[in-house]
Amino acid sequence: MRTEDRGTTPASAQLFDRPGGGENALLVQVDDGCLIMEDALRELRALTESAGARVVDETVHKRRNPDPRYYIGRGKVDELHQRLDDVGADLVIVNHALSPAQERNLEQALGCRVLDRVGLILDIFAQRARSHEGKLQVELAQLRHIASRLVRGWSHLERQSGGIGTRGPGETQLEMDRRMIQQRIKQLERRLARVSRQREQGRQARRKQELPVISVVGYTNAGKSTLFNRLTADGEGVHTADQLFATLDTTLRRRHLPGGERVIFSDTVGFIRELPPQLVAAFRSTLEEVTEADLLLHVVDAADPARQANMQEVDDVLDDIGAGELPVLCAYNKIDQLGIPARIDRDDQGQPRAVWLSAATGEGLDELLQASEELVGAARTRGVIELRPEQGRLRARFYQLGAVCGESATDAGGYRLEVDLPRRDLNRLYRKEGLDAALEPTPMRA
Ligand SMILES: Nc1nc2c(ncn2[C@@H]2O[C@H](COP(=O)(O)OP(=O)(O)OP(=O)(O)O)[C@@H](O)[C@H]2O)c(=O)[nH]1
Ligand SMILES: [Mg+2]
Repeated sequence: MRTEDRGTTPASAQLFDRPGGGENALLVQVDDGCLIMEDALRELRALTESAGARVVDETVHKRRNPDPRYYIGRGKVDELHQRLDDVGADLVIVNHALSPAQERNLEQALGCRVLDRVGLILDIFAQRARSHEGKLQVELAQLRHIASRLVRGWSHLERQSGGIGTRGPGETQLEMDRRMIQQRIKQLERRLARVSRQREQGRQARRKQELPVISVVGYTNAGKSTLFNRLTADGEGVHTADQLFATLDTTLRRRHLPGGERVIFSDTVGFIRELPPQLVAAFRSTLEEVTEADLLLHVVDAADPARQANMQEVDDVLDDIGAGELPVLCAYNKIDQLGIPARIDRDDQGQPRAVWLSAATGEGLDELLQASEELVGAARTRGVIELRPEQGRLRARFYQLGAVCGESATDAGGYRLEVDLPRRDLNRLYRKEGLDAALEPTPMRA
């Protein structure tokens, strides 16, 4: 379906209307042998429903390599076309990242709106954004997504029709040419930079209070907000829901640990497989808060069959945003569904590594607080740390903290320090002074 060129559009652009979007979705999953299909489909269903659409049908298509023109095979396209009518679907959701051309070709061939995984996640974010910063971030991500799709020219989308993938700035912005989109992107980037500076001031104020920060991270729907509310029950609750990306904004709240120590817990946006890079970029300042934490509380839905894969995704995103080296305590959540008791898992050094709990029933909460206390509280840790000769400044820091109980020289001309200090202080040194994990204190011989 072609329309005539518009005045504001570069003459080179070939324009055509996108079909309107509906809410009755046919899901398409390609099986390239990398994912467990059942898990992938379950997540795609949850994403679709979280976006407010109804799943009317789903199909798995076995294919090693994507077709350059349609992503799925030509034969499958014809089959889908027929099926759309049969099941009454008016929207096709493909659980992969499509190139702009593939998305366009599919829409033309199928005569209905096609949304890929990135577009779907962006749509959910657009619906959820509440805070000023969140809205700016989502708009920026959407515009970047659109800009990449504008290369060969897309005309306006239907502004009247609602539906998945049609919310947010896309509808009207698409009428502008790329230059105007670029201008808007620049403007958003400037505003976000301003908001992020304010946020940085808040962070500095917190740092002055010297309260340890425990950042709750994890895959979306793992139960982060439920746990956060349990931990900080005095205040107003954070929204929790059985939907993906219920939380977009970061919330901070104080509480006491059993030893009397005050800490700040923070709840934030969840991660997901193939988190669109535009979103990671746009949410960088939100995500960066995580890198400032003293401890990451990695909440895992222990009852989810895709638990391992989800944990790996979270670790990858943490690496990506520069939080890969922070101390982590795993919170294996939803043990009520597994029917197993609460417990703390410890490593060879006796340090807590994981806690099994249920945020819903509250079981294991005491264990979690206990483990947090050991990791960020005043609990002391003892060991031997070896520093290289050029790390004299770090050696001085240990002395300033009154943490050194003995010192000798290493063969390499460096320092071997016997240290005894609160875990929290050691964590801070790791973070601020760039100590690497290899310097974990080794227990001293008695
Ligand atoms: N059975 C059970 N359900 C839980 C538990 N903790 C959380 N849930 C449920 O899991 C769903 C997701 O919980 P949230 O706390 O919103 O999860 P989240 O990790 O904050 O998710 P997003 O903010 O969407 O990324 C909700 O339906 C909760 O009721 C638990 O310990 N047991
Ligand atoms: Mg949440």
